Amino acid sequence: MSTIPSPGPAATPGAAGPAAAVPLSAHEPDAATLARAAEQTASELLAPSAPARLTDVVPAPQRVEPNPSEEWRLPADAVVVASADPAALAVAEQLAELLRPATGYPLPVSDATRPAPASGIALVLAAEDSLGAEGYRLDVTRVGVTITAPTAAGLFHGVQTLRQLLPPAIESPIPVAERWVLPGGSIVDEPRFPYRGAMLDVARHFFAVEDVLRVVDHLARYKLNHLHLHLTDDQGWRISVDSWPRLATVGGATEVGDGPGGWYTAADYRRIVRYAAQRHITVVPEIDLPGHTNAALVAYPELAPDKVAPPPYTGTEVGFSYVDPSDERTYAFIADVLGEVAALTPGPWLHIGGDEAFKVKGEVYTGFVERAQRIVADTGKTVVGWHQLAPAAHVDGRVLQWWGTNGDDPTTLDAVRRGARVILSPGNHAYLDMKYDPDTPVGQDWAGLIDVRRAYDWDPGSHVTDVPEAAVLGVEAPLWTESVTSLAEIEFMLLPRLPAIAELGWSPRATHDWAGFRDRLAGHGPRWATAGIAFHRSPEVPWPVEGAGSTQPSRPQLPTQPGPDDAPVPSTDKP
Ligand code: TNX
Repeated sequence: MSTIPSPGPAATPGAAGPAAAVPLSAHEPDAATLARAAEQTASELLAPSAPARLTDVVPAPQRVEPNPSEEWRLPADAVVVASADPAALAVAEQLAELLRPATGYPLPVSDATRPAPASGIALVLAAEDSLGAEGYRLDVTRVGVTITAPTAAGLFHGVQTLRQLLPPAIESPIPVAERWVLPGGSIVDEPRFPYRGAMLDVARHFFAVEDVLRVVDHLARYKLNHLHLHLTDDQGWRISVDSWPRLATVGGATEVGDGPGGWYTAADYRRIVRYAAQRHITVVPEIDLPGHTNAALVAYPELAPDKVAPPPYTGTEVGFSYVDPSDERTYAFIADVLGEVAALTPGPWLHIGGDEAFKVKGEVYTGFVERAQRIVADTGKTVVGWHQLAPAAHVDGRVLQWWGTNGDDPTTLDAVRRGARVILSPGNHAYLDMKYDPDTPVGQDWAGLIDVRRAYDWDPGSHVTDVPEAAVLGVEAPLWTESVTSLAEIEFMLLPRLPAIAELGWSPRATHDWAGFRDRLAGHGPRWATAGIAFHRSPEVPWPVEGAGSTQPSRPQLPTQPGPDDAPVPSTDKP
């Protein structure tokens, strides 16, 4: 891989933009000329690199039919043409933005009544009942590429597949000389489960909006469609609420350790929601109740059982705090907060936590949850909560997020029999805050060590005894952040396990095969490395040997993390 000179911002990592937007003086070549030069350099200098295989996609598609007699090379003058529909055109523009930095090609976007691949890549919005709400079809022939889908979400997922069919160098933020070849054949694809998510705990440590947007990018790559934000906990309250302003200004001023904390304004939150929506990802906000509320009690002592403000909490224990379930002001508070958060959230879900409220027991707990569930229903949203909500009465649509470590759970099963659906986040498979191995510099181990195989080898459709697949809405990988303090550490914990959970949510069970997954996943190492992402080089995965082949990037620096001796992470005892 060699870089070609470019005068534009695309030459600066992190400032990648369309080459066509570069201001040019009269003496400098224009973007199209540079692109053609790059193309020529690539064909003259590079040995033909083996194209990615159509069967290498993660998550595994439903149906793949390679056609080895065809392949297509993206030319410098390629055009992205989409159906004349604003949502389809938006996906076309996103595709062009993905491809411009590494190729240096201008890749103009245009619309057509019947988009055809003759000039490059065609995105066709077309009613095809067989593809469902998120499915797509992708065809690569020697003429070009066509992605067909009944929805913009389907087109977007098809674009993520297309991206993986190009060489890893496509992830470069600066132009590289490469033969941009795609393997021929067809893919027909749609997800197994409608809910595929990841959770980011922004309460234990606060993360800037930009960091959250990068996490959204990772979700999008692997066709996840929900981002659950754990917005409140003992250590910090992270969303401003107009009717209770001290929640953010006082409750948001702390985090684990002695960091400054922080919170999202309504505008910040809307920005996250909008950015996610543009990537067909729904934000699920969580306000954790009645426990995990120390930060709220610091801000408003009248919510505390003894009406005395507790000291701010910056440790990592759980289960000690709760809002007063016997005080009407608590329910006024909940109605105000959930009402404002619901109004800021276009998605259908409101998550009310419910976990580890160790001091609110029995009927007091279920009574509290039942009122909170009704308050959610009054906002027009559907309630989601951790599976501790199970004993409370059913309300329409209710979803329990199951984080157990033992699939025999009669209480959750009973709630399912009363109509609840479940999202599967088994602590010992899907918890991305668990360490990979004893040497992982961040993370916990109360649910065990989780390397890639453990994250991958379970079946959401049959994991909780007697809960039928029909009651499973999907899967979610939570990242708790007691010990995770930076975007680099987030990415290190996400990759490579996030694609494993994504595959469980998307791919038909018939494709489940550890050996095959391990090999497909291996091809993503060079992609992350090219994008500058430090991921966990799991010994379970046969990552390509560095330096072999023209597109192998160098190994990224691992995030600078405190060693386990510098920053002991208290291990909490969990069920
Ligand atoms: C359990 S999972 C928790 C969180 C912790 C996490 C650490 C759940 C609903 N509660 O409060 O952050 O373990 O792994």
